[in-house]
Amino acid sequence: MNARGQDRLRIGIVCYPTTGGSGVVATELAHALADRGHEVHVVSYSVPVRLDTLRANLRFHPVRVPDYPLFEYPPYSLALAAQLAEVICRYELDVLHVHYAIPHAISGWLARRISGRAHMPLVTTLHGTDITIIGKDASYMPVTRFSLEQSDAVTVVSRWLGNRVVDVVKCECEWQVVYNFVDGDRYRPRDDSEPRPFGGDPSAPVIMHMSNFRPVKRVGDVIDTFLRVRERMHAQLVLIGAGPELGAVRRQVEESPYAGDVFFLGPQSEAERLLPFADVFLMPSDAEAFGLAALEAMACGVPVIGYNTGGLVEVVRSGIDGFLGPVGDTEAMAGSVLRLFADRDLFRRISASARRQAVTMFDRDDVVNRYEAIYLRAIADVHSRAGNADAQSGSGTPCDDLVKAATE
Ligand code: GMT
Repeated sequence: MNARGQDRLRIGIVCYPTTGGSGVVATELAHALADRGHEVHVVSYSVPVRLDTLRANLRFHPVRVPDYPLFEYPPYSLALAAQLAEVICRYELDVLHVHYAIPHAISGWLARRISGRAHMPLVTTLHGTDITIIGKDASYMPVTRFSLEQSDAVTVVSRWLGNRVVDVVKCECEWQVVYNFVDGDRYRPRDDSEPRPFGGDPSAPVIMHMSNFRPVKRVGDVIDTFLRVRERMHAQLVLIGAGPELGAVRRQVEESPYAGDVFFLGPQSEAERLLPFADVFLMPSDAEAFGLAALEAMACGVPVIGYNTGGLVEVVRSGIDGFLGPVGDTEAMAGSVLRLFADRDLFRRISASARRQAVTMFDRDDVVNRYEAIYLRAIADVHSRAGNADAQSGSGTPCDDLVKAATE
């Protein structure tokens, strides 16, 4: 229950709008919370890829970053804080939930200070690279540590990531694991009557990969694995997404004799229409905090093959939902693909348990219940710390001024 004694919460959600996993999770969460009747306000620099804005209780608020010749780097963090402070005040948010620490957590903290609503809880969800790659850079670490310590709840998408928070950021904050989720009604095994949405020989099995083509994804290992398989049998490779490694990957494909069997589809917003057409999904990342694309593939009944590292081992049970081997061992990955393609019983078993694991362990409603409980706990905690009268002060001078300034 919120400070107004209502069960329906007013929730602010901050995320990146791109096709990356953190934005997808935040957007799906926003939809699910709105389905439950909460009033949800999504704040980002553009409309998130999967956000349906045509709903009364789900609003999008763009962050406008003013440019000025002095700024070599326009200060997005400040523009976000200002926009958030206005949303906090205007809609009297009960809770602010930021996805991806940098810079969202510190902007959320700043917005709370600016708005004067010191008792509105700040919930931060860490997604991976905000801790493991960019977060460990000395330029960001003190800010990240501070903003996590100032959050009323910190959630991580895997136990592995939680342990990294302690090791890397040395943060004295408690974290709790809330795994990512998948909508098993949308992500489901293919209906064999449907034609493949990409070309190619429909009799050849399909190896698929989907990512942002950053170095951590090791897309070169996907190509290497495919070529090892292709030397031994007819197969096709479908690549979804784009990013810094795309040029190198294209060259690797073009220099091989099998370029005609590789399909580059680019970024796609409806992954659920493509993943069911995979026979195996490759995720050979160096370290994935969770591996949302792997979970989405599993929900479609697609076995996942990757490396025994990071949070992926909490999603994919090796030998049950797919196969995980040592980092860099593309021959082992190719061996697992060939085994699955050769043994239909093994394939059916793994495919069925991948689907089961995805829709039972990572069920959308269970995860949304967890987030709701975290919001309510954080609201109750701040209220009991502050005393109810104080905590209810939704408006006050900073808020009045902010809303007035924004409407002028
Ligand atoms: O993989 C990325 O670089 C994107 C990043 C993001 O913020 O979208 O993905 C991270 O968050 C996803 C959603 O929680 C996780 O499924 C990914 O495992 C995680 N990526 C890494 O840890 C590399």
